[in-house]
Amino acid sequence: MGFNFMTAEEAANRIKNNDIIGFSGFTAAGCPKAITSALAEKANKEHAAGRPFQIGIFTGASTGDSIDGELARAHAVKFRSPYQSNKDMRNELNVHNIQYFDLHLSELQQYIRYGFLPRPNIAILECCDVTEDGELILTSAVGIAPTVARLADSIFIELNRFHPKELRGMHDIYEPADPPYRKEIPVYKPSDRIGVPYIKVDPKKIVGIVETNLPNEVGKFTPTDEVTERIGRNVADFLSSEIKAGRIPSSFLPVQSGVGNVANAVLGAMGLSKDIPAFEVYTEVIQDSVIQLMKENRVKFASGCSLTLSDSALEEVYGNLDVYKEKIVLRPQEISNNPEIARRLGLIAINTALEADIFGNINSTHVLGIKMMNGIGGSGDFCRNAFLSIFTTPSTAKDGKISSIVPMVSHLDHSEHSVKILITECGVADLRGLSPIQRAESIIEHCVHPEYKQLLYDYLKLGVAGHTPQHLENAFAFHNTFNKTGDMRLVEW
Ligand code: 0RQ
Repeated sequence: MGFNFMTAEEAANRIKNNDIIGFSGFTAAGCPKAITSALAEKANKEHAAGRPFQIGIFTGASTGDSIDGELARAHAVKFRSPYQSNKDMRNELNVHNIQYFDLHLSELQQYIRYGFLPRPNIAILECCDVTEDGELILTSAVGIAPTVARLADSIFIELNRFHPKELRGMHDIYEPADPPYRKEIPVYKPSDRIGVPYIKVDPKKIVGIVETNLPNEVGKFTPTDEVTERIGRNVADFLSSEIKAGRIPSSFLPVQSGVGNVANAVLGAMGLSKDIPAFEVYTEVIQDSVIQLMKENRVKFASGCSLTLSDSALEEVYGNLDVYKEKIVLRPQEISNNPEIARRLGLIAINTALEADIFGNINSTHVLGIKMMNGIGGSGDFCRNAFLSIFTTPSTAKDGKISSIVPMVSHLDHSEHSVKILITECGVADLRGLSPIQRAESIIEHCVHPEYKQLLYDYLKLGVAGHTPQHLENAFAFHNTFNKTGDMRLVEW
């Protein structure tokens, strides 16, 4: 059968008010770009003509500006799930113009299948190849694409020539059965392939193909600084001491590492450590540092959901695809982030906190307890189920005016029961086996910035009663002081 090639505008014109769209991609990697830009333009025109036009959006994780930025600015989004990191989207959802449902990334595909969330009637997928019999080869990410492609009534494809057709073979597409028929997911090591390299759909569902040649909209990486480098070194030193103590096998365990500068610095420091052997990665986002460490033979294999790479790192991978197809597998997020697999493989999970409290609870999402930053992403999938769950954070934010470590977190994402190790540039608090008061002493002593240490020791003296000696009247005094004065250091008990 011949496919219906069309322009992005023609595709956008077929999308109606209240449609629910599932997108391919994970981070800015692998996301559609052309149809969404055209959709934002259509929304602007419809609104100017006094007609309503809004869609619901499911993605893998964050996206490029052509989805979250353009559609938020055009007021074209009714609801959004599961994760975002775009300034304009963030502004809209923090004033409730967009309803945002933030959930563990591994759960989205099954939530849609179970009917907990509305079924997307349209899928828009970025592909590097499509065959006549409906085999779709995705580009640099997988995300939720297999599920939305199967469940949607209509599929639009952005056939993006920027990505080589030879990517075929890098993806491993597998959808588990739903309970009561689910079996074990047979990934026993990061390199195991359990599915097929394509998404198979009924070609009749492909209503339009838009040809493009557009790079990923991956943002620039800020170089590491003294603080992130010290955090990285503290993580690497801690892990080598765990090997020496015999608590991590000498062959090491697969590593999951979050996104951003701290995560890049941590992997960089692990690569430099002579005590840590070459290791494997089982994570969601494969960043530049992984490719660099592969070149240095410090990372042996990486399983992920996306190649979120700078232009030069992506060029390195695409220029040597035969080599990298042996070393990288891209999976749907319900497999890359799967709790069963995280527990089985014994992952060392390293994620970044926005805020931690002295008892070991973590806030990953809400600035000062109220404003959504990005979302929980995959941090909960990994944190709860890892062999060792580490959270890192700079000890302060906003030039020292905010302490990242407070008496009580202003929003809770990961509880004291899941968080095992807290690491800042100041040091390491190993919380395993410690009572709340012991945890507080360890965190204040090893992780808190010197300017906040005494304040937190004094706080600890206020709460004299109970197993966890919080002092409820003062538990949010750091936050209240910041809101009143702009500086947590001015707190008075
Ligand atoms: O503000 O942007 O105005 O400069 O928060 O902080 O230190 O640059 O850290 O970019 O690594 O983000 C937790 C948000 C950290 C991220 C979070 C301010 C600070 C700065 C960003 P500016 P940094 P990062 C895999 C795992 C959840 C999802 C997850 C995240 C900005 O890591 O979204 O883990 N994690 N996914 O100044 C007020 C505080 C603050 C603060 C920092 N205590 N109070 N503001 N900031 N601490 C990835 C996926 O799931 C895809």
